[in-house]
Amino acid sequence: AAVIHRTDYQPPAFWIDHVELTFDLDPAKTRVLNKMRVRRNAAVPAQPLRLHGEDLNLARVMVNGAGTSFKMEGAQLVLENLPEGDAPVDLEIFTTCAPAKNTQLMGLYVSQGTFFTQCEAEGFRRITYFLDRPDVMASYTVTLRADKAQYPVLLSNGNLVEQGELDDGRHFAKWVDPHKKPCYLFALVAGKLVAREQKIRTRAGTDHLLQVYVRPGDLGKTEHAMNSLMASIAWDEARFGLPLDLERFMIVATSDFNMGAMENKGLNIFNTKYVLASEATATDADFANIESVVGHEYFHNWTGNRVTCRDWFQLSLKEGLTVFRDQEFSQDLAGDASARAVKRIEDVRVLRTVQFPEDAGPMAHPVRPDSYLEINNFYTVTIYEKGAEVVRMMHNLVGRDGFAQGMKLYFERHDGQAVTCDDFAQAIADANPGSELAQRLDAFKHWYSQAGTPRVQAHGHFDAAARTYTLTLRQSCPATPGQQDKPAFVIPVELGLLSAEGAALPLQLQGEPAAAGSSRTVVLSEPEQQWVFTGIDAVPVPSLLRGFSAPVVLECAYSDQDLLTLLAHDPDPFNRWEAGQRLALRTALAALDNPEVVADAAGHIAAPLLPDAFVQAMRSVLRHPQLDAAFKELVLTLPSETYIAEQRDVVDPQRIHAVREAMRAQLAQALHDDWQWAWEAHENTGGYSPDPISTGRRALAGLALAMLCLSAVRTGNPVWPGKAYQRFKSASNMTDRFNALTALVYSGHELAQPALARFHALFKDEPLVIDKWFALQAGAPDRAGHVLPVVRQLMQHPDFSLKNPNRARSVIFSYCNGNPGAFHRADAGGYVFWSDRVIELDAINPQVAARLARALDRWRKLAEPWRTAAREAIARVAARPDLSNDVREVVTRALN
Ligand code: DPP
Ligand code: ZN
Repeated sequence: AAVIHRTDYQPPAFWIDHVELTFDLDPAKTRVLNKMRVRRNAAVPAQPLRLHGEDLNLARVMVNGAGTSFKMEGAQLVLENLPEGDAPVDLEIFTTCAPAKNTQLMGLYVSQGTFFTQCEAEGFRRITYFLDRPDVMASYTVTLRADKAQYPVLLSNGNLVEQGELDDGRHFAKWVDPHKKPCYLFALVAGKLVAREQKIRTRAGTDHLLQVYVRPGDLGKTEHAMNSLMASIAWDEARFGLPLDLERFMIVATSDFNMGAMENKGLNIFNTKYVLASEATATDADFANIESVVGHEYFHNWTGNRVTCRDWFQLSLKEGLTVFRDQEFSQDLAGDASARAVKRIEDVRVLRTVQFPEDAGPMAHPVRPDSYLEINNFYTVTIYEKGAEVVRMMHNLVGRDGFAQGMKLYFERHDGQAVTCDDFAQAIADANPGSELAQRLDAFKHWYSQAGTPRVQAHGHFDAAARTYTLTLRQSCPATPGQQDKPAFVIPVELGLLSAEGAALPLQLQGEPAAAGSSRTVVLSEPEQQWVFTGIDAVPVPSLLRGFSAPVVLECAYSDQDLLTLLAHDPDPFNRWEAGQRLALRTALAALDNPEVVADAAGHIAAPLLPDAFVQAMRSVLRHPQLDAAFKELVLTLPSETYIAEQRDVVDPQRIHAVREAMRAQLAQALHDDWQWAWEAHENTGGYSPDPISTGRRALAGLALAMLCLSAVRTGNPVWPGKAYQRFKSASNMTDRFNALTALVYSGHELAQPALARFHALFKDEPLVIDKWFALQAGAPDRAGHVLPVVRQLMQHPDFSLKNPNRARSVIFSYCNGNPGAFHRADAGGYVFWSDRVIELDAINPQVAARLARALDRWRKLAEPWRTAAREAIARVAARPDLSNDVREVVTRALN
């Protein structure tokens, strides 16, 4: 296998205009007849036709109805003697494949007796020989034939034009997709499914049929997904003028799926995790995720499907843009400014705890990468979440209306085409001539080409005599693989100034006639720039990077008092939250560096670490009469161990765990009465509804209960664990029930065991709930190394299966990727476990294995003995001769 480079892009030598596929579906041996009409691309020199294929049995190739000679070059089928000239050629290829043996879940596979496909990025070549690249777009006619009793439902993209009976109890269905599409958007489904249906008439007056297909027992859990789909359709029409272009839009759920969901044209296929919800089985977070993933896939219908990617290096063209759109959708649905800010904080938290480390590690890559060995490895938080931040910066630079104009121009220019990230940025800029974006477009596009998280250092200088405040911003970006020195980024910094008492100050730049509001955006585009604010009477507190206006690390020498002022008064909720996080981080880092802070044999640090002022500030937030519960819960949650680790050059994961746990315990005890108040004031949310207000109340009550159980375990008082157990038993919704269970498990109370057993018995027939049960135990805070033996036991549980990605993730990923304090054991047991699982999984499902392989990305930062042990574990994986490209690429990069 060879590394593929972006700059090697060549247009295809042939086009495929139309494809007619006929499937005889059989789990052991499915027969695929592929009739396609191909023609030479006159724009490139004549070449043989090279078709991609993988794991196929080739039976026959015909050209214009006659046999032909062909050869195989590796996995490619090469036709050298196609007729000259530009007349279309009819090609017929007959192959078979074995869906039941397909454990990779790429191409055509079987899940619980139902056929599904996954073709993005390069799975279509596992179904038939094809030009498996996104810039080849064809119209499709698909005929499915299968046993009628076992596969009563036969689905593919587009519209159902014919169906009927065949001999031997078989039947068929014929689908025609009127839209040309790249083959990665092809899909078929066949099995015993039932659908929730909804007819809608859009604003434009067109009628559509919406369907959500699931297994028969799951129909009662589809209402929220359907509501989310209808909300998505209405939102895209209202905000961007983008209507539904299909008569029929289908969502189908499967429990065996590598990713979250897939936007196949008109036939989205989803992981059940992002479809099925009832108040008894799904948490508030599940409800929110379903809304956002249903939205995401639906929004792809325009951003991804109508306009697609020229090549896979442009993946963020559709993913970054579509994540931005789903984030905005969720914010618009959430409602008021506070609920929007909560969503923004949650999104930024993901970016900083997952994407920032990626951008600083061996897999760092630009939003538009330059090379890859395996494209599946590049479905990353950089492509998705950082890509969304890049789109968000454009949106903010041109304004909401300007961005809508830019989208309009993008579709006017490129509907039906396969294009690049440059084309998108150009459209947004061209629709907004004179904007900051248009003026600096070339420099702005460094966000696409340069990896790494930029750092912005802020320095303020107050001149009492001149009544000015001079803000200096300086930017730099650490080296990343293959990129040493990087030209300056264009960094929009939204800011405000507060007085020491917390009043918002008017912002007037030197030379301006009057103040322009109390919040504004300055654009840092040089290595260093200054802004002079006038009419300032005392040293102000700067509130910088409001709303997280750019994906950078902001360094500013705030005093504790500055941060307390921001925490108490910043009108920008994001920075208000951020001030609390900075204060907590500061305490954590000081404790890490303080040799007098020592843990006992059990890993406990007894000394109080948090200063009184911080505890008081947390109390004020918790008891604040105006702030929303959801926001309070975010403020009262300490930065994660992963985020703390990222601030350090050398990481002792055990010490970080001990310090954070000590801070949590201190907050639990010092605010005991306040937590009790918070629980009592928020625990009753009435009838279940997943709206932002009740969700926030349940989140805060859940945190309060966890804190009360934590301090009860320390003091030996049984009251709160007893209350948690009662709540666990009597809760009427999964959020409350699971929060109570989590409080018991995380605090290590003995009631956790009977609660876990009862939970399993209650939900043994609900796979998604059993996933939670596994994940909770594998992700629990470690006490003297107890988690690894638990994880090994869980893998022996009859409900465990390595083949089901959700289940594998619930146990193995929750431990290796989600539980640093338990995973980084001084005896290297976690790493040995990890390498065994990567190797085992790689033989089954390389895509999932490669995700797991990323768990040790940051090994170079580890202190000894972890560093050496981690390197050995990675080397052990890398030494296997039979690795997939997926895992090979990850471990090779990690070691180099
Ligand atoms: N394109 C999918 C998504 O992100 C992932 N395969 O929606
Ligand atoms: Zn997507």
